[in-house]
Amino acid sequence: MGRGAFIVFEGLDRAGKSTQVSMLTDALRERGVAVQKQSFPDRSTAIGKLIDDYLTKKVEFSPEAAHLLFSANRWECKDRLIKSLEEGTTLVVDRYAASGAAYAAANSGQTLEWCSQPDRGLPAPDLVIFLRVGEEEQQKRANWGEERFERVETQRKIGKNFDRLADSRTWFGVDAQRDKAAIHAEILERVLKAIHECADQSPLENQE
Ligand code: Z5A
Ligand code: MG
Repeated sequence: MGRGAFIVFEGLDRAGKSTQVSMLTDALRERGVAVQKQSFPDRSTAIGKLIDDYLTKKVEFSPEAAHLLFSANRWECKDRLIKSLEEGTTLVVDRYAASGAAYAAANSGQTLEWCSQPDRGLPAPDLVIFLRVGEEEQQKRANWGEERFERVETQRKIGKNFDRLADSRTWFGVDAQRDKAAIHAEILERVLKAIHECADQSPLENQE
């Protein structure tokens, strides 16, 4: 048996990532694929609890310190993620290093290059599903505006950063303004292909 595929969902706030992560995980499980769901930030760890307090504005950190916490939160999960992949489990991950760099660069004024550095050396995704959503649609969706970065200007900067981070080899853009089932069907087809390819060959790469 080959390794599992490392699938990451990225996109702006309210793009529908968590919805699609759940739909995909359920569909893969129904097909008998060994699969695990993981979210970043992982708010269940000690570092994750600090991040949760930061996002809900209970504590303040400088943007750079917050960014290093988000990255540390991925590093503390690294061994567990690699172990699962090597055992043949596919990981469906809700936000990862690209969110880290895109949000931190928009929020801190540091370059995208500076903000990408802390995640270098982590396992790299085999496939990044990027959910595209427009401003109007974002704001129509539930609970908009409650967390720290949910302002139109900030979201525009983050969107530009995602465009700069997207690499044509591993990123798959999806129009996320359609109904949930249509989006899911397109993603499932692409992910099944990625799982097949990973089981066949390709060693896990490191984040650059
Ligand atoms: N952050 C960071 O700064 N650095 C990092 O390294 C990382 C994250 C990893 C919390 O992330 C914050 O952390 C986030 C980035 C920053 N910024 N803020 N603020 P999070 O991932 O925990 O955020 P969240 O609370 O899960 O929200 P989200 O990701 O923005 O939402 P989503 O997962 O993309 O959307 P959803 O929860 O699936 O859907 C939102 C609503 O829309 C919900 O009511 C759905 O039923 C509805 N929905 C979903 N799909 C559709 C469609 N197709 N049509 C209509 N309605 C839909
Ligand atoms: Mg979410």
